Amino acid sequence: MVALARSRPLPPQTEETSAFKADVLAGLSATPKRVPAKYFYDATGSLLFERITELPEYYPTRSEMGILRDHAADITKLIPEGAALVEFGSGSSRKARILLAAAPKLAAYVPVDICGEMVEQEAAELRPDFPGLKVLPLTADVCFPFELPDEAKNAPARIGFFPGSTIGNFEPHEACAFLRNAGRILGKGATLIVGADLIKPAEILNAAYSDKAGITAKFNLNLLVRINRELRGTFKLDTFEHHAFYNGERHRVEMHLASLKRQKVKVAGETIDFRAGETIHTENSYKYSIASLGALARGAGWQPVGAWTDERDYFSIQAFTLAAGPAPKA
Ligand code: AVI
Repeated sequence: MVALARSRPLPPQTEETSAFKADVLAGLSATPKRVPAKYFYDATGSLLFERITELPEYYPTRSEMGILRDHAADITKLIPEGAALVEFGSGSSRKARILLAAAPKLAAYVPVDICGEMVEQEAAELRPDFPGLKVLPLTADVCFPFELPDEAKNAPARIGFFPGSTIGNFEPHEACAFLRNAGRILGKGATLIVGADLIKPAEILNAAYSDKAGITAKFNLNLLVRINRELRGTFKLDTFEHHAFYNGERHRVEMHLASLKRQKVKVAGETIDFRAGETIHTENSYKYSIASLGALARGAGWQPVGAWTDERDYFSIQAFTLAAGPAPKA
């Protein structure tokens, strides 16, 4: 088994696969063990996440779409004539479509995503539906500085859009850094519209991340499938179990993969030891209140100007404007 694994060559090394290898090996050598959540999203992981958004227990996507639909007229009051909408991590642009339809005064839409192929394809699909709008796709990692296209830079205002509660998958200091970076990219007079999941009773959160159909478990375990495929891993999937629970002290849902027994696993030629019950921490999904996200945003130079929630107060759309003066330093 081990000899077979050793003779199996690694797939061709790109910058992406070597970062994956370095992060996985560093994370699995750390105590407690961890792997960054961004590695969930290979082709299978992205499809599984789409299925999660349709699960009866997973309320965030439905709640956010509902808020955007119900309050679009109010939210788009924040958008001046001729402004550019810049979506951070646009994916399918499904949520932006609601704002675009409610704000014909928008002159440009800049979907930004790390996946260039997807962002170009979504842009091509949007153009016929919004013929008066300049759709200017951009391939970039939204956590780092990038230049906006001239049409957006020269627009009378820029409106950032960061839906999906992706902000919750950042550690609070990373969320603060993201907000500061977004402020620098969008510039003076900008507005930022953020979707954030709200703090709520543990049983609702636990159900949302441990669904009965086991799709979230598959999504979590797919990380091991990816490590096996891309890094010559020898993880046996039936010896690991999906764990998800709300950590009320830290206001976050934690996802882990727990080893059901004492075992050794090989990854890219390295041996990783697991104790029985030891876990790999694979994701945090932070939950906010209107006040706690507001405080975080203020620390990054943003002023809260509006917040909308669904009728159950499960999810929020929160809006901020850039406070005058340079963004505070990290
Ligand atoms: C993408 N992100 C906002 C999801 C969340 O709820 O934190 C990822 C997810 N993990 C498990 N289920 C969904």
